[in-house]
Amino acid sequence: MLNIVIFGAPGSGKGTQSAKLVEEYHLKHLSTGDILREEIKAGTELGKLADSYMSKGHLVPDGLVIDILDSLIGKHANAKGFIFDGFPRTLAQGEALSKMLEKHGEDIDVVLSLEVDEEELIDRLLKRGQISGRKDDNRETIESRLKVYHTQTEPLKDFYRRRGILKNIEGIGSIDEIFNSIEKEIDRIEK
Ligand code: B4P
Repeated sequence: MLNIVIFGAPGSGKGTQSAKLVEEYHLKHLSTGDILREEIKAGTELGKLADSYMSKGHLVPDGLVIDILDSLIGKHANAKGFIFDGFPRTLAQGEALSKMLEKHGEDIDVVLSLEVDEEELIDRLLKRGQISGRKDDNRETIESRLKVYHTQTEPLKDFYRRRGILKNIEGIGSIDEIFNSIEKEIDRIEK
């Protein structure tokens, strides 16, 4: 299996690059953001709860997302590998992910951290908000998401750096240029 974590601040291009990774490597894409948005759309109890956090730019509680991921990994145990997009977002989720994969004799091969400055992130998300109407892409919620990213999610970089699997990727440039840098990192681990 090839297990990739695609990491970065909101708006760094995780969803965009994941779509290209799926096309190229045929891995199972698990985006906690997409999964939660589907629950909201379907009006489930989980969706209602998730919406109360997401609309404020806060993280959904660890227990909820960890349970969702655990069951999805089990369900797709025969996949060629996984792209974890937007998960983990806290140290507790990072520890849980390692344990979940361990149960299947697996581990994370690489954590690709898309590096984009704050000004560009805000610009991209405001633009997406205008086009897609995504409720959390407004200035106030974007600021809250960025704060949450720095306090709760960014510490994971050290967690993975210490394990020697963190790779920083320049996240500014054309989508294809960024994908080329990602491919180079993956080729290195596949060899
Ligand atoms: P996500 O859906 O993961 O949303 P995101 O991080 O804001 O955006 P993403 O990273 O996918 O967007 P992308 O950069 O691809 O999460 C939403 C919310 O769900 C969270 O705030 C949280 O509340 C909750 N949640 C999700 N996972 C959770 C977890 N594990 N634990 C707890 N809560 C969780 O794209 C951004 C824009 O940039 C796009 O419009 C794109 O077209 C553009 N773009 C991309 N690459 C570009 C480039 N190279 N140049 C110019 N524009 C580019």
